[in-house]
Amino acid sequence: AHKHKEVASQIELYPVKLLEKSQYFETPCLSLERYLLRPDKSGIIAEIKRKSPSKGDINPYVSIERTSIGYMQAGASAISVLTDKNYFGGKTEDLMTARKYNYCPILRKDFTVDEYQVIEAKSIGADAILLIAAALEPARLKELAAFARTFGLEVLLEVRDKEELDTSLNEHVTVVGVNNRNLKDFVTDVNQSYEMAKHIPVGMTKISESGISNPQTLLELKEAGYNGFLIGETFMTSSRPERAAMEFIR
Ligand code: IGP
Repeated sequence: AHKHKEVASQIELYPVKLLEKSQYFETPCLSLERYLLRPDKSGIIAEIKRKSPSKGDINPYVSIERTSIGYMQAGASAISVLTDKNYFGGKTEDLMTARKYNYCPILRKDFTVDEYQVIEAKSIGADAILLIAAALEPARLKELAAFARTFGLEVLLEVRDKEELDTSLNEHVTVVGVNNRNLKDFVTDVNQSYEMAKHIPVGMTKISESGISNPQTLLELKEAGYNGFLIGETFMTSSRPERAAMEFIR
């Protein structure tokens, strides 16, 4: 209910009619999937998050401009931005800033639960959105995925286990992320990705999310068949996240 209030207040501020005037509706989305598969890139989706429900403040005053440019220079394949204010201390302007300075795909990593957020994502220049199996009924998830595709937005489907994967996968999804973080207790365990690797259908682009803290783990995940690696805290806990990314990737 709280979440809906927040969205409703945004509608008052920016009616859909206004959002639709954004220049980005004239611009095609970049394919997250295609960038992840580029051999000259690391496969890393480098995340910008100021705070999180599990950690509290991580890097509240981070420079989005410097960090996003630095991530790209370090060899990230894409950037992930949290624009949610309540849980992650972000704002839509954060993604707009990253968009302004970078040509790579940008994932808006908010918990997407309604159409307004999808339109908003496109209006601020995102290329992909996140749909979390644990947060949406499969039929509703499919509806939102189809809606996102009408704007050319790619959908990252986030799952924890085989059951979520089997019930939530649909034809609008080409990228599947396994979250190593248990959203109930926030504990991360990369073994979740190793276990899930065999269940994700061949041909899907596979991402391992959360708790990746060293390059060795990334290599092992790659060997297990993962194409993408979503890394937040390992970079963001540094006062200069882009430098942490450079050291990680080189
Ligand atoms: C990044 P980490 O442990 O590297 O900071 O995790 C990312 O996976 C995490 O932020 C995340 C997330 C989410 C954030 C995973 N799923 C859903 C918001 C919403």
